[in-house]
Amino acid sequence: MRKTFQRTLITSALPYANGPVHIGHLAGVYIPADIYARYLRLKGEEVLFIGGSDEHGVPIALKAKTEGITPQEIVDRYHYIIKKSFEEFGITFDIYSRTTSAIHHQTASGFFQKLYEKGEFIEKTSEQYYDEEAGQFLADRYITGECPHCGNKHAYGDQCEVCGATLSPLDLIHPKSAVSGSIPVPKATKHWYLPLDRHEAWLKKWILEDHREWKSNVYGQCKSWLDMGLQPRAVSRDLNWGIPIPVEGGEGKVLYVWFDAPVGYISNTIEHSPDDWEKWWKDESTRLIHFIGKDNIVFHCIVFPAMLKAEGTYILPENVPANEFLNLEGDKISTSRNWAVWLHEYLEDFPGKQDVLRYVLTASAPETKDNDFTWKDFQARNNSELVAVFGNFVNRAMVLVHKYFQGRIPERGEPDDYDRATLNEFKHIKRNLEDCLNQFRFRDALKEAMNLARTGNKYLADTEPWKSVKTDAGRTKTVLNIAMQITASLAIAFEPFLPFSSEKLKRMINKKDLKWSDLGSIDLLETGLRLNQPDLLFEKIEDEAIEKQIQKLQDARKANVLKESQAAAKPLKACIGFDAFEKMDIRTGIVLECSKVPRADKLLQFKIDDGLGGRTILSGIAGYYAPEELVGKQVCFIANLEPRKIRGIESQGMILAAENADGAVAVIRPDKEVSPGSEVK
Ligand code: B3M
Ligand code: ZN
Repeated sequence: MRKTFQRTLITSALPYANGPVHIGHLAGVYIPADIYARYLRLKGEEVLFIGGSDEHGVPIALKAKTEGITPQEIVDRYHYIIKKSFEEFGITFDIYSRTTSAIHHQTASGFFQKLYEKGEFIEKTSEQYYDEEAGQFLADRYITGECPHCGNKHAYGDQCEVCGATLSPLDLIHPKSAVSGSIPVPKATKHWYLPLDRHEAWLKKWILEDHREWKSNVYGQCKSWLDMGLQPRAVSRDLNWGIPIPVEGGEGKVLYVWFDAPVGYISNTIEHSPDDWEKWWKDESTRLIHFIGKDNIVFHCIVFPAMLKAEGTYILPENVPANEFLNLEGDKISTSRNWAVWLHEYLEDFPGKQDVLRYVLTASAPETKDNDFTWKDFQARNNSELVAVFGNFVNRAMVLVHKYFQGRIPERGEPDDYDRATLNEFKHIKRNLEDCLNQFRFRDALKEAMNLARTGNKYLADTEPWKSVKTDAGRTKTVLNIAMQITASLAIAFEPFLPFSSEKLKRMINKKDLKWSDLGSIDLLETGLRLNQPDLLFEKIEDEAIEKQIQKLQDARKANVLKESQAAAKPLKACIGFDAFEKMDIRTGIVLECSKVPRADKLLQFKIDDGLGGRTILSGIAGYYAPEELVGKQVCFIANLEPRKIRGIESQGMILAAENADGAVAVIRPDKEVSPGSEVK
């Protein structure tokens, strides 16, 4: 049975306040959430749209440390930059608050306390690495060391990026603290865990049976988590930045950032509506929708619902329409590598063009799979869709009404067959748009709206009112009346997507109060209504402006290579004697076979003709060579390196390769053919 709802609570992921926001954030989360909120409001529904900054967590604490300022100063800096960007792009939050607010501290702390008192946590003491020099426990990512599986010297406490193994910090050989550089020591510490295993049964039913309608990327991720079986998750951390644990034994510990952040949605609701916030969170007739990116799925579909259920008085989300990731010019968006289009910079270069970016990011939104933003596509969509279709149609219709009828809506006579066919298409626009929007298919919805403009364009081109005006005034009036009714509907259809242009268009047609229910009506503009002067909705973007953006990215890429080569310019190692060198037995060989090692992204397995009967060597260069590229080629290898097991395979030596500053790898080989087993000295 379908539930009926009376109101919708829309939340959008709280961005970390440790950097400005970029197009990836906008495309993945905030534009879809805003489209949805605007759509429901236009329909006259009761909506609350919640946003805010996520201001706790280890990365913020560490950034503050590196910059030598307090975490509060970091979040103060970025909170306001982020908030302003959202305002400038027309994201219509009802509230945009922050998790350092007093009301949030109180709410999150109370939430923890209640679960604690209800016995919803388990307590566990375990050994974790402690940095004695910095006086703090270390988060997994901030410990590096040697991977026990492949020998990579720069593995992280949670993962080795060379062989792909999942690690725990205690597995690392020669661990080192990324905070102080000192050697951390294991130390016992107590933490509170949310036993997700206790929630597994109802979560399985709730998601896998009752919410089959969730987007397939979301459903699929949940299913794989649930199939693997849920484990207890720590909800506290040893850290001095965050919300203090409010129970006995909690001194020096704070709530895990992923425990406090989603409660931020509740705190911000309380801040917005102190007197009736509960109707948004505790009334079954409220529909709760979380807009997030794919890396947040488990927290919003499994962990937060388990927290809400454990608390006992809250509703659960009705849908979590998470998006995948947006790439930029073929590469992953990266803050640290400055590979991004920052919203505040975009507006400096394209002032007033918020809607163009909103349009392009919606048209290429990563709704079902990762997608790519390119500046060429941005230009093409602006010039051949916004300008050539939507803008062109509206402008032609407006100009003709001004030219022939002094800017007043002409009277519509009896439509002919062709008019009727056009109006017939027009009739379905509302239903088609709603079908898409209700299912969070915003790209398709936008296409529908653009198709309406296409219909209008074609209608004018086919009916040619500039010709009929000389012979048949009545016919011209009918055609332009219909064209203007379509224009009015375009102002409604595009409003959730392109709010600034829609506003402008409504001013031009002298209609402020158009509602969603008006969409598709042919009587929106009454005969005789005086139109304002037309103004172009969009303008062409020239090659020059696009080249400037591409150049900017190329500069960022160059700066990265330079930075990395400087970082990679390692000081020379200490001198060694000739005898130390002589201990190494370096030989040449020929690659007989080469294949990928299953389940290890980076590893290649070689069979080498070494002139000594053959041997197997593993090497972490799969990212740079396809196996078949190397077969038949000469290589150099260390022949007397102690054999080592990697992924269960014995590697008998090491192939020599040079590593470029940007990490690219090239195998070293003799520059003339030599026989396998030749010594290198
Ligand atoms: N700040 C992670 C992120 O920005 C996190 C979201 C919190 S939502 C409650 O991806
Ligand atoms: Zn490894």
